[in-house]
Amino acid sequence: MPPSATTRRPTVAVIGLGYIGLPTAAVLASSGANVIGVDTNAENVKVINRGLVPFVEPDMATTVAGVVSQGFLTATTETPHAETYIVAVPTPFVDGHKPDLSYIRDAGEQIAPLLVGNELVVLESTSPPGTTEFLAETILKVRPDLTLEPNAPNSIYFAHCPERVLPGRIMIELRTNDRIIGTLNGNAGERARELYQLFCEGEFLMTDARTAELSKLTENAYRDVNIAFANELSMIADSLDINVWELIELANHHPRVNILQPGPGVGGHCIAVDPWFIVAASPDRASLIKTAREVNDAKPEFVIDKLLPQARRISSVKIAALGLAFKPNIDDLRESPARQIVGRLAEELPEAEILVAEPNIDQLPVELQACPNVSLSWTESAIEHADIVLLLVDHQEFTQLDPSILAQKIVHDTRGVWT
Ligand code: SAJ
Repeated sequence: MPPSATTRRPTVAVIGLGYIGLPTAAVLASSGANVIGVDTNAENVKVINRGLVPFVEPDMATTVAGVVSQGFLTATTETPHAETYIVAVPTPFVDGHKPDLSYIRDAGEQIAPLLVGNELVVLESTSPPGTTEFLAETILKVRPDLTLEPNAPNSIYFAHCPERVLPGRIMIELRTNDRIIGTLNGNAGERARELYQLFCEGEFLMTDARTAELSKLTENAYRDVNIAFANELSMIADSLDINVWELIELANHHPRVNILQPGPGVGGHCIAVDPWFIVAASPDRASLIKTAREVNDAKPEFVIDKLLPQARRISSVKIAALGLAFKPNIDDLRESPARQIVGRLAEELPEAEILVAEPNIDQLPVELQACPNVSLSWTESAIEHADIVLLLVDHQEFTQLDPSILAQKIVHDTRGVWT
């Protein structure tokens, strides 16, 4: 609940103004906090300070514009002092699918010199078990004069509060999802709950930091395993000449069966990444989780292998590739299987013309700009000129198309929109 006119607005620094940090900063600022957003990307900082947004997320632009104009959210490249820090930096993986905690270390090293005692540091980034402890250790290494022992004048408090919002619904889910809060020391969890209660109407589930870390990874691994089941089924059904969409629809009539939807692969910076952190944490035990990752990672190749022989039979073939984002109705291309497929097709078919329709972007990513046989096109025009139509993302613009536009075309529908 936002504080009343007489209540003091807490000062919060949100480190990392990406897909999670920026909407969280904006919602906090609109719910009673003074928020300073910190990012290393000076261009994005400028954009935000003008009240604009550097990426598309439904309803976020209005909130950001409002809180920036009221002075409740400012962005900067310099980490300031604050009572509370929320760390929302990337946690990618490096070679061998091992977690890369360097952004978290950098954030810790920037925060450490500013601390005076009694600050709360909340780690939001999706993290392998033990990362909240790692952040605390990083800070204490720089500042051995501080302590994790609670209730001393030089105590610093740490909690993990993993984000669980769905891209495309972030502004709603930030307010409505339940939140897991894991305490590392003292009353850090209680303090974090108090802050998040400013905007979150969901239930607060209190635990320790390591369980909170693994619970977030578990949620995404659960979804990955279920999508892998659907993707494996799609490849089995194809080999048996069975329509997988009908198959799943029939099976889902069973009261205890709820199979997800197959697609061209699993993208985004969450589900395609997080399960590897479980594999890295327990390599001998995580066999199902690892296999699911491998099944989903193999799906783009399957799509390419189905299309190539047909494309090679047509001279100067034109392919309309519909969608580049990793999922519908957003502009996020991170780890997108569609983007991977288009890149590989461009390489495999140098004589082909690949017309990419992606209504949520206005220029191709750099690696595709470098392909002379790939260009960005309007949807209808791409389809009209194409021999083969490859649907990769079920954006609203595509699902609303009149299917008669596809007559005479070879159609590869990886999302089951027209089948
Ligand atoms: N996908 C399928 N078939 C499906 C569902 C999804 O192929 O039936 C694909 C999508 O096309 C996409 C990928 O999976 O490429 C992931 O999409 P998603 O919508 O399942 O999930 P994300 O990555 O957008 O968000 C997930 C969410 N986690 C869960 O649902 C357990 C979200 O709640 C998390 O906050 C987010 O990861 C995160 O940041 O970790």
